[in-house]
Amino acid sequence: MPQTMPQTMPQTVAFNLDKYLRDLKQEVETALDASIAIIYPEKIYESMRYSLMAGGKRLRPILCLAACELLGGDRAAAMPTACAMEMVHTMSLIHDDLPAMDNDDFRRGKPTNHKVYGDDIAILAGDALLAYAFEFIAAQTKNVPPERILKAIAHLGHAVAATGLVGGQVVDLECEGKPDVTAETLTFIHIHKTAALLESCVICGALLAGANDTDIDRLSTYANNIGLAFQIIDDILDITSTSEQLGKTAGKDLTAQKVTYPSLWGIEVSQQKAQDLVEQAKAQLVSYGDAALPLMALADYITARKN
Ligand code: GRG
Repeated sequence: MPQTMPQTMPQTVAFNLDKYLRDLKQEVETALDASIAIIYPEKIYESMRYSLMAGGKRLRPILCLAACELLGGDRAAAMPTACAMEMVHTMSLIHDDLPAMDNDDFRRGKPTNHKVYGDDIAILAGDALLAYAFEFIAAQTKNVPPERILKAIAHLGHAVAATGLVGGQVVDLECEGKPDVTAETLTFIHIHKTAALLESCVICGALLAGANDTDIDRLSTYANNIGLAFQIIDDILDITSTSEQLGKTAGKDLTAQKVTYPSLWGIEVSQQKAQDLVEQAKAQLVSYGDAALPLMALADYITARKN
């Protein structure tokens, strides 16, 4: 008798992350391109578009869309918030690159905003993108109950204010030139400077889809873990990659003798800690089944990425 295949094969659902990232990145690029027209006074809109449309991985909007879809939400419902996340991220990069902060000449493979438009316009482009991000969520989100939109706006405000990005950046600036920064302080900086916005992307996407408290708890742990892992990998790439690969000046942390995760723990231990954080992040999503495949794959991408 011929050997027959068992009726129930173990199911392994393949998820094509490359295609997922490519498709969503394209959708986000199209929505971002449509979000800002160049009108009078042209210079400020050109400066905003220069940085917003300069490329980048678009990881934050993609996380926002993926979290909304995880809970059965419509991708279109989260697109304005996803775009707003990229506007906030872009403004934080513009301000971070200013001479008064990190003083960087290159970002996303191009001269930084202030190198092209001057410090004054770069500051204003950042301010304008930040304000427009909130307007964009409020005015452009369709077919979502207003109380969910309100919760998302409040969450994003908390993530970028002194309670989030700004607070993290202040402690980072205070630590400049200090050789005795502890792992605890470093973690404070990165939870606020890097993880807070990634968390807000995930949570706002989930809120728009009607997340409950359990969803929020799980997704918040997921996002903070991948946020910290993201920064650990960022610190490693600063050492191991070239400026061409990163699209920004590589090796800056070493030159500035900045305390980073690899300077405290070494590259191998840092890599392992990032991997552990990603595994803990993914464990939060198990109960969602196959619906969580995109967010699971995105967590793996955090440690696998090369730029
Ligand atoms: C938010 C009001 C407000 C002010 C900004 C300057 C500042 C306060 C905060 C600094 C935030 C910052 C630059 C954090 C670093 C985050 C980080 C690791 C950025 C790199 O992100 P990628 O690799 O970049 O996702 P791409 O270019 O791919 O988008």
